[in-house]
Amino acid sequence: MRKKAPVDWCPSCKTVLANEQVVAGKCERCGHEVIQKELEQWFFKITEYSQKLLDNLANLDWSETTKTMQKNWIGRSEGAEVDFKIKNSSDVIKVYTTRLDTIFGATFMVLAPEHELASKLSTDKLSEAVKKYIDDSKKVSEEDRQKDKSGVFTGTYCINPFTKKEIPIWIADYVLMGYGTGAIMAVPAHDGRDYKFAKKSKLDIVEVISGGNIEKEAYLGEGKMVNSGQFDGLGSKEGIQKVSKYIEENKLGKKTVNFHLRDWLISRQRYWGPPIPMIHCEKCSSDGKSWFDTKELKKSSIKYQVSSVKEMKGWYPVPEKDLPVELPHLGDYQPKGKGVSPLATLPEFMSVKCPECGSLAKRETDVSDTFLDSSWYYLRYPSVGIQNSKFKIKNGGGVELPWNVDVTKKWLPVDNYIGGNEHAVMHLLYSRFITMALKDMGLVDFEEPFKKFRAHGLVIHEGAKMSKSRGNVVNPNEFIDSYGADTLRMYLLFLGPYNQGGAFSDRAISGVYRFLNRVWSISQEAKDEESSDKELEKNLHRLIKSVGEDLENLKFNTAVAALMEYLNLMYDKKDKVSKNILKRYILLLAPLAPHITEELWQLVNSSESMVNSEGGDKTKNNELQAKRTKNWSVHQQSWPEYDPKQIEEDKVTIIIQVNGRIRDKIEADKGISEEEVARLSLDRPKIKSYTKDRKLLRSIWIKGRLLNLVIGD
Ligand code: ANZ
Ligand code: ZN
Ligand code: ZN
Repeated sequence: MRKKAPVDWCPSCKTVLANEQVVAGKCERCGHEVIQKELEQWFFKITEYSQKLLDNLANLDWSETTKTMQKNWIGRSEGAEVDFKIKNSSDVIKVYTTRLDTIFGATFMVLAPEHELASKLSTDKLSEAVKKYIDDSKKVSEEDRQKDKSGVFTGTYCINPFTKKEIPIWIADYVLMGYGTGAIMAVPAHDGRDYKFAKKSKLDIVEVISGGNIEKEAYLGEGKMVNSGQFDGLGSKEGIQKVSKYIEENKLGKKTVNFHLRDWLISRQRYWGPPIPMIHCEKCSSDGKSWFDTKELKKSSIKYQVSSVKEMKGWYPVPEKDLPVELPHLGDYQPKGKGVSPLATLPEFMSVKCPECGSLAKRETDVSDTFLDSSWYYLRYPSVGIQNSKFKIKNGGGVELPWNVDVTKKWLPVDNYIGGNEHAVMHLLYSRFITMALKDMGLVDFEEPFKKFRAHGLVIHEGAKMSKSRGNVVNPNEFIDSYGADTLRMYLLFLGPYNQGGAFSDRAISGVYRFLNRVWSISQEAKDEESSDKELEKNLHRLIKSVGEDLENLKFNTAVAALMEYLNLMYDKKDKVSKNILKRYILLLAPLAPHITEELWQLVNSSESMVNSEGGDKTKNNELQAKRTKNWSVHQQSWPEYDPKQIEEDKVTIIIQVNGRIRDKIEADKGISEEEVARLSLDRPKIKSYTKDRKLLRSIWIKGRLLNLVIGD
């Protein structure tokens, strides 16, 4: 939708930005301070999905921190809208508040400078100052508006519907037009911003919630209502309910829910990006027509809201047969900072026929935010790969889409998605929204794109986050040249817990290199016959279990450590290592070191399949051949299974004490009884030396762990 709104503008990038791309008042791309501009732009109505974006989080297997960031960004707020009558006027001011329990303490009103009543209300005497204030505030960023509590009095009053007192109406830019109603009832005793403002402008401060010291500062907490007439004595929570009921019964307002999430501003005044496929026709505009009036739209199943019709007048989407609108070549593609894209310098790009009336019309020259592309790429990649010039793919029933429906059904939603947490309220939020919208349009059959998401940690190098801008990146090619890709890959996985990252050390990498070399050597010597070594077998089952679970939980570092430990065991029992053991070990190592394990897999299997397939029965040969080509790779094998029985600890070590002192240990079956342990221990020479000629009084038994023999003289 197109609408005029105060938007964030980066003077350095010379383009507007979305709310999410302004981080602490600065441009997310370049770090420059953003300023505020009032512009007409294209928006996507992500706010329609606020509740769903919030609700679905509960069922997503995502990193908790990422979910919390989204939750806070969406910012659901439950409150009420209340009407305040303006003195000597039929107009009312609607405010949004979450603290109805403080309404008796509302001693003044504040309108955002952009509020439609702001410029109307001021009395003649004051209007110059008000006008200046409104104009000046336009250039201040949202962030800065919160810092300095400046404002002007309009000269007009309204009535607090509860105290019936006249309270002054001010205009101040700490109230934002984009949230709630753009107007607040100020309760200086219980709101920090209102408190500062009241102190500065010498306005009344009346305590209505007990529990703080309002001489010193605003009391923000809950408490008992005071100075609140019939509501005195109620606690905050109950008070909010009661006041809310009173308001609805007396038609003074109603309960509402607000979200902090803003519509997604997708226009960019840059060259690089997909041109927004819209056309503006001056003639249709003056006839008051737009796409919303077309027969085609009325016939279609698309649900739409005619939201900002005024700004939509004369606008039509580029007809589908003309999509995509390709980015034309341009000599100078630097943004000029005039509030339009460099594409606006190309008359032949701009002039186009109106799809509705055929008159000469103008093509939109802004391009869309590249975050829009990344919010659905995962739909297209499995269908076509990353390099494909064909925009549309023919699907069953002649339906053309940018993706293949069958492939999409098979592969999506994404099972496991990994990325940086810096995308929590950008890419990860936008893609969820776009997927929900596509689902509602019937184009995909799921509404969440990523079932599982884990944020990875950062690789630290020379004491700082490894990044291009810091210039401390290592070139992976150097390490691949000297150690191979497997070593580098495994080293990175070994670096630290995946969600925490770790420090990259040029030296530590050789440890992993040595490990892989040792795997290589031992594989050359493996025996053909089955292993009968119990310890090797048992520990292998444990390894299968732990590596499997570790990979599932992205604990790659501990998986590598366990594989290293098992390799040591194999070296201890070198002559007992059989191919049967080794094959399973190679399978466990394969996801972590894909190249060397492929080679070793062929080696340990060579005597069976490759050699056996020579000569002999022809059909059998063909079968083997087929098997081999189908399932020849280590990466096509199933994960080895472990036997849960093998993993159980079946032997235990029992400590034997005599009169509370440890004297011996016994290896025994797990389920062994007290009597049996007593019998065995009394037979042992060590124990005998203490019990000889003495009387066993009693014994203390901790099952499976300890037997204390208490003996007398
Ligand atoms: C009276 C009041 C008394 C408030 C009090 C707070 C404490 P959240 O939770 O973020 O929704 N507010 C409402 N609209 C605003 C706007 N457009 N710009 C700036 N502030 C706005 O916050 C809701 C509270 O923020 C509202 O409740 C309102 O101040 C303020 F002791 O109303 B309150
Ligand atoms: Zn910038
Ligand atoms: Zn037209």
